[in-house]
Amino acid sequence: MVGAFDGNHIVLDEKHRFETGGVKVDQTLRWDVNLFWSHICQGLKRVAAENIDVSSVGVDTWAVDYVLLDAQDQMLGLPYHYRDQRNVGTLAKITKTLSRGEIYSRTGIQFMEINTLCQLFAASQTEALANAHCLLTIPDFFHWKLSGFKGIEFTNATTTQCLDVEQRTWAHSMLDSLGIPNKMFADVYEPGKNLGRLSSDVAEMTGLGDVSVVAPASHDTGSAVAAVPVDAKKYGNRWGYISSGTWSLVGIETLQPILTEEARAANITNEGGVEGTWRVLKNVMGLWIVQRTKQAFADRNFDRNYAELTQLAAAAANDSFIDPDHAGFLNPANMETAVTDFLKQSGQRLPENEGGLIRCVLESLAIRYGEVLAQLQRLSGTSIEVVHVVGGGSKNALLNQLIANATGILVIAGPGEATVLGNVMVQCKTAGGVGSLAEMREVIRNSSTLEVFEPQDRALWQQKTARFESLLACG
Ligand code: LRH
Repeated sequence: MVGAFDGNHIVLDEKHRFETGGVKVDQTLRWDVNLFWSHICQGLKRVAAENIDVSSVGVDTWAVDYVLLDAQDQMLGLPYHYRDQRNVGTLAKITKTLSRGEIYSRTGIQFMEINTLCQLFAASQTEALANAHCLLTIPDFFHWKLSGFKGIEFTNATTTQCLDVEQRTWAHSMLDSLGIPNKMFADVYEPGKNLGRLSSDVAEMTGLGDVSVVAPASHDTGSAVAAVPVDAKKYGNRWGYISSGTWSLVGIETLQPILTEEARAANITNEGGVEGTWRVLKNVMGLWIVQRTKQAFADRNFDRNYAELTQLAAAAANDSFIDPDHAGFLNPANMETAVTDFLKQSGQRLPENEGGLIRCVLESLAIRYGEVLAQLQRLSGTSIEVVHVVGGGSKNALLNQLIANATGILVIAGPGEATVLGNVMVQCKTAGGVGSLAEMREVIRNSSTLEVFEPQDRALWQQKTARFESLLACG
């Protein structure tokens, strides 16, 4: 993606897009980062071929996963995908040594077995970890490939559950007590840092020439939340967000992490943000459930695109609910079966058709978001007057309306490309083009088409929420 900024508006231009699904290596699930790198280079070559005058390049990706390098900077195998089964059962083992309270007060991070902490624990006796000289998160692996700079950008570092939230450095003693090797963690640095120039071989191979590599919030959610087009003059801190994509990150922005016992019990996460902010949020399983259900439908020859599935869902009735965060939805062989199994096991009516099943998932997500926002309001003492839905999922008007209905809060949807916008605006700030987070958000607000959804049918949605809560205790 190329972002062009004229001082007031930012315009995006997509140059290359590729899928980032996992690959099977023996019985494990990995990321083919070599393939991703060749796609990144393809995109950069295209930019160079069009003679675009590029000021800087920066990378963001999903969180928690990492690459290990040996003493000769060779990759120690393809990195594991966080949905790999090696993580299953790790939390129970970890908490035999350290209590949840001890880990939470140190890291402030939601307990999930996808976290780097659990992944490293699962790998702690492996040869790869014994031989590792450097650990880089996925975006910083690409920053290293681009510039030769090795470090781990702060917003993504927080998601590992290995960082000391107060000190902003690795929690070495905690990792030691869990038997996790940790000398190989690269140093933490702040978003917006200029990492240097494109290394000469990349500059030559892509044709881009002398360009800076500037790290954004390299955690995609960090970039997306930096791009929430909130009008702070109107709403102050009375706003929430849903970064809606494969995952739904439902949260608020604060100036301090919330590390109370209530926050721990609610399994709320504190992820580091740009400009001294914190993303106090909860990971909800998100549209992954719809993505995999779509695939399961296609596998039995009911092949429909997202718009068609959403249309079918809009026309369907529903009074059944799933707990979107149930472990069975993390990586089932068949998502349709996982959803219907969940409904059977909880004694609920099965959807009549495909549209009904998608509607069940979307309504469950919307109600779950409402629960999380209510928890966050209680924990922070703020009252949320508007929820900004950003990311690819914000293009789903049905889901946006369901969110407004379920939460009873005004929804403002867009931009769909929030992550890219946040990434580019942080680079613009480093270049001196904008001065503050509020300014970045103003530029994004002025550059985006936003859609507003007012809550409707509140009485019905209160009944649905009560039913959801009586059936499922999501926590
Ligand atoms: C969203 C995301 C999320 C993480 C998950 C692994 O893409 O970065 O914030 O928890 O991926």
